[in-house]
Amino acid sequence: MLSIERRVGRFTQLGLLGMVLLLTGCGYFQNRLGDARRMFDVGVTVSSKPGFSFYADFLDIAALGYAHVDGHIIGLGGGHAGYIPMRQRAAGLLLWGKEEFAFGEFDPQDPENPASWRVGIIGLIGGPGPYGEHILNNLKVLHLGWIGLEINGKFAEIADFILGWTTYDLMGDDTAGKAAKGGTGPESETAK
Ligand SMILES: [Ca+2]
Repeated sequence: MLSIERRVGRFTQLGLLGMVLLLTGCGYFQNRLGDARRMFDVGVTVSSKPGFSFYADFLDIAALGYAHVDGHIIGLGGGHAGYIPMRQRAAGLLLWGKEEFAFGEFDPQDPENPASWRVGIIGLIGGPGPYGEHILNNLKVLHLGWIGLEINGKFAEIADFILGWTTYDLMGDDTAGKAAKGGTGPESETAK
């Protein structure tokens, strides 16, 4: 028979082990959910001022059209869900294109925020190329006046989501649980 002290000690150890497993699991699934939300930008776009977008980007290799809209997306954008501030700036001449797409975290007063990047084979050679979640995007936007549609399959993020189940973080965007291990937490996301 175990003494009461030893039983209490065992219960405490089991309780602590359970808490560690629970917290680790929470971080794991938070990161999988975050990865899942970054795979697509999709929704209805709306703007209070008239804008125009008729633009497509094929995996950063070729881009064609024009986009200039400041508004919101109702749907999923940049890993956020809901009614999200959105900016579309793009011009594509097939083998060369310049893009500036943003959701949520950008300065609406600064037309150069976020910094633009180049796409298309010639654009990629000249650089700067797309970074972070903008890598290997397959994007289509249409916005006429005050309303439009956006759909964007983000293939680097899709690969990150699939590999994420093995805990491999291809895009370096798994922030949940990092603060407790001495990581930089959300700061690492804004620093990208
Ligand atoms: Ca990830």
